[in-house]
Amino acid sequence: MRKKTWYTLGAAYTLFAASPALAQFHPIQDPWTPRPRIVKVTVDSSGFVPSEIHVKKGENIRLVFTRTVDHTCATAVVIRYLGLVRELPKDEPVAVALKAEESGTIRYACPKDSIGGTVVVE
Ligand SMILES: [Cu+2]
Repeated sequence: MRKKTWYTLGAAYTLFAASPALAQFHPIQDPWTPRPRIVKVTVDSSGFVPSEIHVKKGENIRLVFTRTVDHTCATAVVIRYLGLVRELPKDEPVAVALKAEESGTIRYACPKDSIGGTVVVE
């Protein structure tokens, strides 16, 4: 095969390999489904900011956590509602999809649950 073909195949494979990561941020969906609302949450020296987020029942949310400080116990985020733990590498946004089917509260917190915040579903 010609060199150009190999480059194309290489590029296609790279896209294919990266697709789960890309899908986190750009899910393929039909144009009638509203895009999830992005809610940015920063982990800084004061904790999770904001520490309270209001969403509507059934609303598609994408929480994007970014840790911006070295000294914090929140080097990961735990969301028990989703049964999920995600590492939070410094300055790297980490997206978590969330759809709350019932009204109530959903906690997001550090692994020891000493700092965190609440998603209020209404
Ligand atoms: Cu903690």
